Amino acid sequence: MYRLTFSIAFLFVWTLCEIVVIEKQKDQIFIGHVLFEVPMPMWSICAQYCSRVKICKSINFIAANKTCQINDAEPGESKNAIVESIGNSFAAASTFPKELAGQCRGNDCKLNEACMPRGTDYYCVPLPMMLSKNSTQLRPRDCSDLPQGSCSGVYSIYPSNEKFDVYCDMDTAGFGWTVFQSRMNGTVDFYKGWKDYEIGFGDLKSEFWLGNKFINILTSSGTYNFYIHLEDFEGNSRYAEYSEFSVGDATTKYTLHVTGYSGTAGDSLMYTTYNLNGMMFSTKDQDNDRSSRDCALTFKGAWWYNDCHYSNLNGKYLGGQHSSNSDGINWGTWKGFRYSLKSTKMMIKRQ
Ligand SMILES: [Ca+2]
Repeated sequence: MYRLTFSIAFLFVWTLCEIVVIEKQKDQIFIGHVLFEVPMPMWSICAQYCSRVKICKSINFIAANKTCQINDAEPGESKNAIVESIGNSFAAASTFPKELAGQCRGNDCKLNEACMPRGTDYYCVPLPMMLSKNSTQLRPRDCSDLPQGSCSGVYSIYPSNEKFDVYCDMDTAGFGWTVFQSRMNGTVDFYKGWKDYEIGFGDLKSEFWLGNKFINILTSSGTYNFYIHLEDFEGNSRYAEYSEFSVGDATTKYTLHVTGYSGTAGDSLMYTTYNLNGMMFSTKDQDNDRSSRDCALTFKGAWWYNDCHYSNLNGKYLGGQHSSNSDGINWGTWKGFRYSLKSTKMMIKRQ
């Protein structure tokens, strides 16, 4: 039996010039969750460092070689992962007072960064770890948190404790874009109902809609830029970029917030009376638009229809020129309403 002793230690926090109390468990360490180690002169400095690193959930301090171990978990139910280790100590980040972080309290450094106080402000520096070995244990909030140099592909992300897979695009418009819509060949049917658009459908490696639920989770965890990439069948491409983008939760019917257009395709999201900003999402089985018509039914899509649209990127895959009106993958300000685009990509990146 090992002793379950607690000791109260006093730590002088220089940045705030006040004394805070933090707890540690003596002669014990928590095993199996060490993300990385850094040399530190004493355990209280290790605790303070942990309070400035978002992924740090607990620490071990190895006294003999003055090493601070950063863990990505707390013991929780797995008390058997706490083992006796004479002379060393363990502390859970959840027990640290918020003042411990100093100026870094509430900072927005990325998961793979540490916050460093500077004067009355702070700055973010990359964590001192070998990415090849430890990066798989990191929990990126979105594609922009992945290590620089990561390739385009499917990755697991962890915004606000939920884990799901997304496609990360590192090629179309620079590093770090999380894709939530992709059309490229018409193999996936996009004329679907509310539930499908809520939870997503398709294949992340080809054509898909990520899901309104997940777009909401992502865009409520930060401020996002929005990039729409469009291609026609003649080899031309255009883009529309928006400085802010978010989608509300289910109670708002996934209301769109978008602003700040720039680009080469023209602004077909906020086009005069067809402005989609502030509109609720509509599908063929749920009419939330501002039209006496049922826009999703009329134009064979699912979108933040107003009365009704100047863009219809979830419309039918009609493969170029079409005789029907406004029911293809249309972007009015570039190709009008009788040309269905070859490929589209809608993606977001944390500011
Ligand atoms: Ca209607």
